[in-house]
Amino acid sequence: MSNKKLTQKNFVPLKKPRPGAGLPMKGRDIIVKSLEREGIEVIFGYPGGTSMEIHQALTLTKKIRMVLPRHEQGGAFAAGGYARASGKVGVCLATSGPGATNLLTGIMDAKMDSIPIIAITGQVPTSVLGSDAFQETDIVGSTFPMVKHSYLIQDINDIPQVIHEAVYIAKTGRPGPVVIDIPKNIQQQETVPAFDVKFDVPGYKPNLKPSPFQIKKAAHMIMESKRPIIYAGGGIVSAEASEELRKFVKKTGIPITNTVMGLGTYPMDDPLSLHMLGMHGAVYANIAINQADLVIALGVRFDDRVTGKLSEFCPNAQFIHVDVDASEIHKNIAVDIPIQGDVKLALHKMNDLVKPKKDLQPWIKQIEAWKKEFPLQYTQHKKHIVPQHVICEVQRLMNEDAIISVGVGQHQMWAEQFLRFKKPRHWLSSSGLGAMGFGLPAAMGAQVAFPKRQVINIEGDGSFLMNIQELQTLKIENIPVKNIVLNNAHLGMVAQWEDRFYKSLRGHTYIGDANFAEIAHAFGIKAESISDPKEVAPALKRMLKHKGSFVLDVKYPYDDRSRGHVMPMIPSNHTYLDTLLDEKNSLREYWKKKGML
Ligand SMILES: Cc1ncc(C[n+]2csc(CCOP(=O)(O)OP(=O)(O)O)c2C)c(N)n1
Repeated sequence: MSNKKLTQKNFVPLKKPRPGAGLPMKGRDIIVKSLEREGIEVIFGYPGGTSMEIHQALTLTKKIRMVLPRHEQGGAFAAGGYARASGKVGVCLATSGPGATNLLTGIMDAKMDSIPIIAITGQVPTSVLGSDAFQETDIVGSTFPMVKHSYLIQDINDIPQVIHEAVYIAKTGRPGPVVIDIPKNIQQQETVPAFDVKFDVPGYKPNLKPSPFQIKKAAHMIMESKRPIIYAGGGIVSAEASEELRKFVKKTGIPITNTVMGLGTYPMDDPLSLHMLGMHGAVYANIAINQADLVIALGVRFDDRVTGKLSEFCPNAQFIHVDVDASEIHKNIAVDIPIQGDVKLALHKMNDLVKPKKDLQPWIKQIEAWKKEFPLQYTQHKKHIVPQHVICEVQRLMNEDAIISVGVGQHQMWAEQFLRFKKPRHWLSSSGLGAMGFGLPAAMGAQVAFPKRQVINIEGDGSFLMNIQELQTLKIENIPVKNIVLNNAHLGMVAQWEDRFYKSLRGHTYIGDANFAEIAHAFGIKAESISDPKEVAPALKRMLKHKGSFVLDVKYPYDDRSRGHVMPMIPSNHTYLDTLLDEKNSLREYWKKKGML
């Protein structure tokens, strides 16, 4: 609260003043108070000219932890990681111009994966808005296609209402990012604030209730099907519907495959789990969904990495699609039973209607045979470290409640293939946007949400380099994230595509060998470099035992043959029959040789 004498110039009277409403406050303090009232506990913010007022106000609150990332992109990803792990709204803060533009990748990541974050940006004073003032960027305009909603506050009295609306909009319906842009003079003005605000936006009333009629039809279709499969995604996580999903699988006995966003919504060690489907998914998951007669799609969006060639996806199946976002239904696939509404409510209702399916035995037996025939596997090597082995060892040694974060590339796909999640919100991956640089800051955000749990970031060297400055944040803020850098001196995933589709011509995919342990030491972080396969388990154990943050630099050679590639692989816009199984064989050729096609 300001002691400064109010002047005519900077005092803005409340729109509807109430006698005895309270003392005048500065805009910056109203922002912080409003965030406190919404239950915001942490902000990842980087200061600058047009946001330093808010930082000044933040130094006075004990209710909100301020974490200073070393790059605004790190702050935006950290807010996303916090939100993904905790289910709460993540908040990041940046100054106008370059600070704000540095947030964009994190905002888009939240949009693509439906993550509730609020990005607050300082803006140039309203008197110079639109004049190309120093560090002016139209951030509302720039983020227009990336957000669920956005605000440019032009009246100090709107602050509590806008912050209340932003939090509500970010986390309800289909979650997503909201931007609030606040000019500096609004932060400096004073008014007597009115905090008692109500959500009243006539244009935003997400319908959560699924149609009972559609649910009935769906239950009937499920009971009639002979080869059903559940295809469950991030919508299950957002709706906190994992328990209902488990009940549904248990009651019906229908097998389930997950998208990358849905990993952990159903225990992956259960025999009915077919693990992940899609481009680098399990062969058995892709065969099963494509040979199913009914696909029960729950909180998914028929992404191209899942469907491959759309026109040939699941040629003999009927579709039930449950999604809270009406615009997702019939977007990529025309479905037979659309159910718009909350997937938790829908599953709850379906669980009352469905019965154990006694006719599934032949289908389950067939799936078990595919599981045996096409297991996810890798080849060990005596002399050098194999990255999949590192991931399996992490799985073996980590705590049950550990949270895993990843970058983007081969290491991400191997983590998806070989980790076995049992619960949701244990897995952080930039899935829709596929943004390198996500792993470390997202892990940082998750660790801030859960300071006592193990948070392990598995990144490729290219991905780790993209937000490596956040090592300093880990050190200074005592955030004990454990980092494993799968260091092959290459942009491995792009090199894999070069090997497969461009005759191994390297188009700037060799990035050189760096010693990440030495870099970590320079930040004051404990670290080791290993390259001997015998060192994997002992080094992981030392890392996990260490109380603070840690960097384990795992050096291994990039291998341009199948065994160094993420396999299986369905080339883009192809079908499951085109799955590359190894150097020479596709599934189509393999089945042809066996006389099955
Ligand atoms: C910001 C960004 N730039 C470029 C890409 C394209 N891309 C996808 S994977 C990849 C290579 C990743 O290399 P690395 O992090 O070392 O992991 P690896 O594949 O070797 O496991 C690149 C460049 C991307 N996904 N994100």
